[in-house]
Amino acid sequence: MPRADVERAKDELGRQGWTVLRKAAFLAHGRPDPAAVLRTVACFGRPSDRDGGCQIWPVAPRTTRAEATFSVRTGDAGFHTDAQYHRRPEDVVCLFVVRPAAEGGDTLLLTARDAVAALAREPMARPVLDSLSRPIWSWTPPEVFSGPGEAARQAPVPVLPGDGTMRWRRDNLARLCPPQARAAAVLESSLRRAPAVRIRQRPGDVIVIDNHRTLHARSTFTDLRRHLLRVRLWTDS
Ligand SMILES: O=C(O)CCC(=O)C(=O)O
Ligand SMILES: [Fe+2]
Repeated sequence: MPRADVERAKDELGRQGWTVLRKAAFLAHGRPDPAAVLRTVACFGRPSDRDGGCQIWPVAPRTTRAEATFSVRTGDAGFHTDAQYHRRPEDVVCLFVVRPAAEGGDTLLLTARDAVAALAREPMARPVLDSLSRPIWSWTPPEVFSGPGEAARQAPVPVLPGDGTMRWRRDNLARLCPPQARAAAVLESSLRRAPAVRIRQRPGDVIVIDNHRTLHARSTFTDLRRHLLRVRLWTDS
């Protein structure tokens, strides 16, 4: 990638919490070139291989089971941050679009700031914000990643620690007491109403997301040929 484009993308990622590279050169005759993928991500950080033991993880449907994790099934994915079940989630998530779904499968992006603003407009906002800011939340790793080493439970953390960051994923929350379940439901419904950015994917797109400051989601799809690659990154900041 030309240096000026890298600088522009990094600047936008810093200011806005996400950026999209169009027509990135990681496809050769429609097939992804892993070396080119790794060269692209190197502009933004160091790839993590912590979950699944590989740096480049395929996001391609193998099942329609609703309980399966997002990367292996069709259908929609609610707003979330990645690796929320780890003590320290990776800093950046990159989604490389190899082949978009024939219909749907769009990426939706929502900054933590806009998510909190949407939540603040809910009638029961105060107790919900209070609950989300307490260190009482934990998540279970998806079964595709839960090897023997993952059995240890995460120490509970806040969803909103108060520093502009957020960690969230509805479907694998662990141990919810009734007030927490209510708070989770209010947050989820406010996320559905919040003003998100919609990215219609094209082959060659790279969607680069600040995993602490921006939630991502995807609209529903059924096309079994949809194919993305996901790389999570550590940055030095
Ligand atoms: O399929 C997508 O567009 C995103 C998948 C995703 O967010 C994930 O696997 O964590
Ligand atoms: Fe994700």
